[in-house]
Amino acid sequence: MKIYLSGAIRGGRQFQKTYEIILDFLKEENHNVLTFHVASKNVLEMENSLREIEIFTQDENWLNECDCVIAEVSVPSLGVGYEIAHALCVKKPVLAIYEVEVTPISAMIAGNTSSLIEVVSYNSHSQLIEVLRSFLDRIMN
Ligand code: 6IA
Repeated sequence: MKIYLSGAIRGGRQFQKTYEIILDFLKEENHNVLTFHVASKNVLEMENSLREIEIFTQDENWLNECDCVIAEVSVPSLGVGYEIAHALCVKKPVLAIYEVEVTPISAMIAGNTSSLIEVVSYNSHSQLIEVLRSFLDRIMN
């Protein structure tokens, strides 16, 4: 499947290692992750190579063409919130996941009533993988 991985960039890179774990798992399962740069250690340094309008246009095209969105929402991010809203508008299934210890996530995500979004917390590496696996199993079947 074509997967749009969404995670904070300018919002803060505290969860970069988690994005990497998610990306590695999705690649191992042979999915095509359109936004692999989200997990890159150097994404902020690489940012100057693209103009903001190019980033926006490319990401919007990817959101329109993906099969689903996996958003790690532990770090509040305007971009991630925007991407979730866009994905729901174009009827894509969204998994929003967050580390259970983080301060309460936005009510616009936690309280979202769309049938297309699942909001799930995890408290360990193995639980994170389990949550990803069960979401993917559900939307592929
Ligand atoms: O507001 P934030 O920067 O935290 O928003 C993060 C979200 O916006 C991510 O899920 C990305 O999909 C998207 N995003 C933000 N900056 C970029 C970006 N910069 N490239 C692609 N998507 C982005 C340039 C990086 C580069 C490797 C040239």
